Amino acid sequence: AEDGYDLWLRYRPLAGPAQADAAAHARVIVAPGTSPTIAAAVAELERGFGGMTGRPLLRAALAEDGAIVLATPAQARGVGLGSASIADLGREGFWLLTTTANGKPVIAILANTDIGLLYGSFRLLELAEQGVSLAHLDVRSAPKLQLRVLDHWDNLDRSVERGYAGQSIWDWWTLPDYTGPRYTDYARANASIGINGAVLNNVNAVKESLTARYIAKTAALADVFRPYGIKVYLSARFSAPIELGGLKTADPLDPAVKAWWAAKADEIYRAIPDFGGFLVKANSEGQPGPQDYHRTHADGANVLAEAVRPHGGVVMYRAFVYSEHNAADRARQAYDDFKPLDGRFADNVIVQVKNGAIDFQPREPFHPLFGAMPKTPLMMEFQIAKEYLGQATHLAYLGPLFQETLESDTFAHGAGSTVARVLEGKVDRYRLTGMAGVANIGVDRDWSGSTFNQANWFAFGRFAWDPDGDAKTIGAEWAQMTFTPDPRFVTPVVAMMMASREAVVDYMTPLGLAHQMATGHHYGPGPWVSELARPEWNPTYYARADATGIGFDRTVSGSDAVGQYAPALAGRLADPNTTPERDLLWFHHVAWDRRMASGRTLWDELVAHYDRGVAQVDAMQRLWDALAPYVDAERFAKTRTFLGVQQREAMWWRDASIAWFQSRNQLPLPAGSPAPA
Ligand code: GCW
Repeated sequence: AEDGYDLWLRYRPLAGPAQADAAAHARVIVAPGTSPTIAAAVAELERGFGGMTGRPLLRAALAEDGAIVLATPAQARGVGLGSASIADLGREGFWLLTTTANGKPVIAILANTDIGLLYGSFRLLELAEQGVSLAHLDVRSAPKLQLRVLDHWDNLDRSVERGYAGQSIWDWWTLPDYTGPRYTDYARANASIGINGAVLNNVNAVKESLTARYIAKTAALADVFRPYGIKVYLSARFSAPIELGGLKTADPLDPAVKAWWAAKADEIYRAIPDFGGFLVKANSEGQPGPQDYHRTHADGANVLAEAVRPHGGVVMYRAFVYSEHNAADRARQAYDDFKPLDGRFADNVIVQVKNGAIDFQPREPFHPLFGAMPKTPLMMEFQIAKEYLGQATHLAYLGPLFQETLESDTFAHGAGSTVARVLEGKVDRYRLTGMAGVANIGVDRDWSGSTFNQANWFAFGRFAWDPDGDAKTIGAEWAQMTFTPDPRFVTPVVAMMMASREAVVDYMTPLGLAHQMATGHHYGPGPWVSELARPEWNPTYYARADATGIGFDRTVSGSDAVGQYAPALAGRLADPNTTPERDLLWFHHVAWDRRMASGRTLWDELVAHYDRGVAQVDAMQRLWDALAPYVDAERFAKTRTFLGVQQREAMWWRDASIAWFQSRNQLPLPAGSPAPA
């Protein structure tokens, strides 16, 4: 049965002509390398082409007709390939080329390292799965970011913070002894999309992760992942020197604290020589941190950075900080705390910034720190897990969200200073680059809680490889591999995916609204909630709806968070008339009767968006029903059921939100709205 376990690496038999094409080009494997990484690449090619063509692949020492040849430049001549110039592909890039070797037609996979050859092997398999002919390949590809990392918010008891796909896949009880096939399958899936790091434990970290017992368990996972080019990282609890080390303080400038971290790093690297480093959440949501000792975040990051530097490790230090002391506008705090520290971080620190200044909402303007830290490398943190977008059940393809953020122009050094270019280190020269995604993975058979949530894991990998990527192309590749390359399926399903995230924005938080979710679990509407102790946890804090208007004034008359953007952009965002309507209520408190571009009043426009969101989900249901002939029964039925849940809940969101805002403004529903009066 199709339970989704195989993700996009299904390798089912190809349709007639595609199968003949693949069979002709994938008869034999020639791979002079002998590393575990080459073994993994060969095993994958055997499994993949074996499945797709129905014929086992043979091994050969020399190129022959229909060979797939895996070679580094040093190996190329020996297997009959000419010399290849691929220095520009770096350590992880690859070149797929249909060519000849020893006069025989072959597909060459060329790369400077074995990891590059593995990535190239996966890409070749993906092209075949997508139904692309292998007759004229010429694909050169290299990642634009160095650190392409999944952040697991997995606790040691196997619960997953904001996880909606079952328990953690890390079975800490049976580690380090038992490392079952699921860990390898996890590594295969990640390597197939170029992910090269995994932070195993929750950023809300506990001290136990750094004990000898857990270091041994982490080392066992690192051993499984290593052939696939994946490094392990750990979230570090800032107060561990006290809790594990028995010290009186965790003050980052205290010599005993420095020595403790250095010794801890040495201990970890003895077990895991290629350990990636630490991820740190400090002084945020009650976590300990350097500010407890009146030190800065730079001091906090640097003590850990010093500890891992001799081993080549890095520290990913999160800028997701907010506290009750800065409640006037939570959106301001990261910038206020970090901007003055630019240039004060050690050279192996990279600051990890969420895509927006609040928290993984269905839509947020890009975080004002991007472009504002010329001397400090910044990496992106996206959330794949959809904490605020309907979690496992609602279908929301995040490709458009990722792309929208990445192509946003920071205007840091004039027009064209996009967030993607900031991350790539092209706006300011960054020595470290990266992107992290909060994983949506658990022990569910389909890994991600729903088939379509798998697309978000896939899209994250693709965007981490190339932040200038295209969500629609990526969505199509995923759909082709996950279901079928048949365009009668792919074209409509990609259209559905591309519209799905905007539908969520429309029925949850249109026109720049944010954080209207019910408190705690963040599932379902709660715009009326106002009684929580910390003001910035209340939905009413964000929408600020009253009798006259709605929205959060972030201009000079309000919190002036607008002033955190580059002047060219800030000038536009300061004026509601030049602010994109999709972000209007994020930046401005405006009157209910304000005229919108459509000619409608703001209130009527708001209601129209809620209605549009519901209508879009209706359309998704109809579209999916028509695709039954192309999908296996099990995955079809699960998606269909979930769309039913989403349809019901989109109406719940619309009706609850409209009713609440009506209780503020006393306005009637616009004529023709299908929402219940
Ligand atoms: O969005 C909030 C989540 C918390 C999470 C926090 C963070 C790990 O609701 O569950 O804690 O963000 O990113 O640190």
